[in-house]
Amino acid sequence: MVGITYEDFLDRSYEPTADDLVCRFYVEPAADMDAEAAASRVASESSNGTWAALQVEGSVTDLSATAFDVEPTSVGGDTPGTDRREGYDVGVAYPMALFEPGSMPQVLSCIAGNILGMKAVDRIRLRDCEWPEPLATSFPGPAYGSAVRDRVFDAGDRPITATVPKPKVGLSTDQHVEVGYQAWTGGIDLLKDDENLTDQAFNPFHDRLTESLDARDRAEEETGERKSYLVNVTAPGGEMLDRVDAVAEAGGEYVMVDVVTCGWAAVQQVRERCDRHGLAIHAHRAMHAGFDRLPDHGVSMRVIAQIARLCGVDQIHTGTADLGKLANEDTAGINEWLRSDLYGLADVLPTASGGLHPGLVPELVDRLGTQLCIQAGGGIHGHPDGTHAGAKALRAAVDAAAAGEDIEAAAEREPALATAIEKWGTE
Ligand code: CAP
Ligand code: MG
Repeated sequence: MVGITYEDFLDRSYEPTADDLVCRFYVEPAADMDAEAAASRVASESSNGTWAALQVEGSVTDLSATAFDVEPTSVGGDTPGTDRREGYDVGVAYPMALFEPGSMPQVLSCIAGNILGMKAVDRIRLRDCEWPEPLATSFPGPAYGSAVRDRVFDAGDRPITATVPKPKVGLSTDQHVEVGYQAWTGGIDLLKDDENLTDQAFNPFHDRLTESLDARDRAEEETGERKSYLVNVTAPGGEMLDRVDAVAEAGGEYVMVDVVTCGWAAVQQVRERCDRHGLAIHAHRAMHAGFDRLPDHGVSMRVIAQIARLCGVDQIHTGTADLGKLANEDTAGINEWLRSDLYGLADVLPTASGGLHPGLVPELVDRLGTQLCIQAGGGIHGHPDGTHAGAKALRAAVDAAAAGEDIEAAAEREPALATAIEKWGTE
């Protein structure tokens, strides 16, 4: 008989192998627990241990994780709404054999599962992962990644641009399509559905899809530029796959999926189905803040972005480097990870969105560079002269930033940009 106890999951002299998945956690032990005891419980519960010391008959494959690093650290206090908290940085190494290759739900049930609710810790956050090659390459990664820019558009080195009609929901199909047409002809590359617009009676999916793509064709003819549509296919199960097929049939290039609300198994299915048709995937991330907003608990956006890349999205929202309306976690660092080498898997094109307007573009490009999709909803449709002018203003701001030109100089040439700056300023 072999006894497996919590202590068996801690080894400070352990050196992770090249095939281990290494996870970095922020941990605050419960009041009655020291840091090492809490760390070993994290490794135990997320691999093959439980609260009781086990007596196991015969030999079992050793799939135990090892907590190998426990160092004091602190988080928070640097952004509004967060307190400075003291805890521990805990490194845990997981043997590759613990995982089912290519199954994101299974991986997450280990490393971001029960441990998030353990009484042994007051707070715990999965902050970062180092993915070993056999696990990373068991996933497809993006079909195109940032190469989608050149595949779909002829945008040179400038950021590509997107807009989401506002109000979010309520526009009829005709109204929605007209807003898209005005934005495309004003200079925007991508029309995007809002996350809570899918297939409602006031704007049914299939009508919106075909009519928007007709309008796209007209906008392409009028402008001589390539245009595309991020249509929201998010739906339960097989219906989502049917919508992917419909996009391909109608001549689309992209689908948009709300990746957290629909779940990673669904994203993996969509990736497979898109492959049949050569479609790219734009990932919206509504609900991510439920996991990543508080720096002392949950799962970081950095890890969510890693998961999305492995599952194979081509574009994902990663925030605005704090320039917009939403709280952001280290956008620049996440974008850098999305571009980093990962055993030959394609990169991901980040999308900056949420409260952006033309005047913020120079600072945004300064902080995040030009390998970007810049999305503005209110910052286009709220323009005093309407959507078309708002689109012209954003495009002029993006062209200027990409060319290293001053925004004020660009505003002298483009009155719509001057009006936008007058309304919203440049910060
Ligand atoms: C932006 C947006 C996006 C958010 C998502 C919205 O509209 O369409 O859903 O940007 O956040 O509804 O707020 P505005 P994130 O341009 O009008 O703000 O990109 O951080 O995931
Ligand atoms: Mg939205």
